[in-house]
Amino acid sequence: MDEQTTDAIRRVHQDGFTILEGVIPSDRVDGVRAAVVDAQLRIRERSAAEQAAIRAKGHRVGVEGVAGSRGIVNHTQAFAPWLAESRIMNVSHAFFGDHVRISCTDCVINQPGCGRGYWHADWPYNQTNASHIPVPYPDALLHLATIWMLTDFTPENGGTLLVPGSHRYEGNPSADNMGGIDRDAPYPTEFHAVGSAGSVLLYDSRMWHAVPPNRSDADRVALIVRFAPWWLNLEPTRPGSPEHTAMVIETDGKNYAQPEVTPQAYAALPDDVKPMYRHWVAAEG
Ligand SMILES: O=C(O)CCC(=O)C(=O)O
Repeated sequence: MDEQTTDAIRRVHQDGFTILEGVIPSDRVDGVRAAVVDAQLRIRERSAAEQAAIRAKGHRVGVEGVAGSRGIVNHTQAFAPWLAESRIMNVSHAFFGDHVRISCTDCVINQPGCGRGYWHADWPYNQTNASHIPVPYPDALLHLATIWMLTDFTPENGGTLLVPGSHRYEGNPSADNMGGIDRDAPYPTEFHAVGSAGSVLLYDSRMWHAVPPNRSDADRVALIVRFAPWWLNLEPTRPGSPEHTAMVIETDGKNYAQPEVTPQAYAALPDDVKPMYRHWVAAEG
């Protein structure tokens, strides 16, 4: 195994995260960002309506001033040539073995003045999701999250807020068992994940993290891509599946959800990326 992969694995084990620089080459990242922003603008209204509907049920979702869209891979594949980048694949395979699957391809645009989000871990550890592993959880990494920096991430524009080492705790502030930690307040050891456009923050989904405020005068643009082992049941995140209906619709809950990949989008993916989406392709017609 090469030195960079060994280092990345050690960091994810020990610190809960690592930052991989230059995943998207610097001379290509502007084009990728333009394609993602353009796709997001085309679907923005529907996303805002979805979020409003979940808030109307009394659930906490999203942050004011953050425009997000689920399943952006259906609307642009501009970033797809780098989804199977060797460092990301090496780390995913080291934790999960072969047959890694992509479980999420969203985008987020944090606009100037956007607020701070609450401390949470990602699905299936986020306790506010209708489908989640209840706390206290065993010490197991089940899902890897990545945040792709399509603009530079800085403390000013809001590099993702992290609590290093928090991935080994038995819970996170989205649960009520964390000894009264205020999920909306700054945490003493928090820090911003920063990097230049084209870098990827890769973290254990248990990691406590929060949407940062954007105090700059420009959008902070990112992709959220998650990698799951073949044995993690993703069905509760598939709208229309029996599990999603039982656990989310019938409980009036909120969940992390991911639209199926259209056959047209799937056909446009590079050959080395297709196997990671194959489980989520919608039926033809
Ligand atoms: O936008 C960010 O930096 C954090 C996003 C986040 O909290 C998440 O993907 O769960």
